[in-house]
Amino acid sequence: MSDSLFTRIIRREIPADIVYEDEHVVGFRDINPQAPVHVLFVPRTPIATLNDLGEEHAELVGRLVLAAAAYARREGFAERGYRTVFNCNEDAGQSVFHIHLHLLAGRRLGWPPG
Ligand code: DGP
Repeated sequence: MSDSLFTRIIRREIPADIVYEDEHVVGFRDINPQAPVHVLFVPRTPIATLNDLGEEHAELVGRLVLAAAAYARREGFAERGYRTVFNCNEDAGQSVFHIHLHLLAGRRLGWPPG
């Protein structure tokens, strides 16, 4: 299978505004932001959808959430608040099949989401 778009971003083959990196996770700004802050947190290991997760990925998924929370603290909006979202497959509108945690912040976010 060919490399996912996000794998190519992680490898710097496609430009992106990378704002967070650790051993397991890379965060970069969404190309089509839905809020003043919209960052995607992506595991370096490509996994297509949440349906492909196994027990062996439990720590990795936790690392995505920890990375988003660390970024929110670092950027100073953790107390004000933010939203994290994983979209899975068609009904949720998933368009890139390499799991990613959306972090949205910087405005009041409506609920329920559309
Ligand atoms: P999802 O719908 O959950 O699969 O979200 C995929 C997101 O990826 C979507 O909000 C737009 C973003 N995206 C798509 N292509 C690119 C790209 O080439 N660069 C960046 N930075 N973001 C992208």
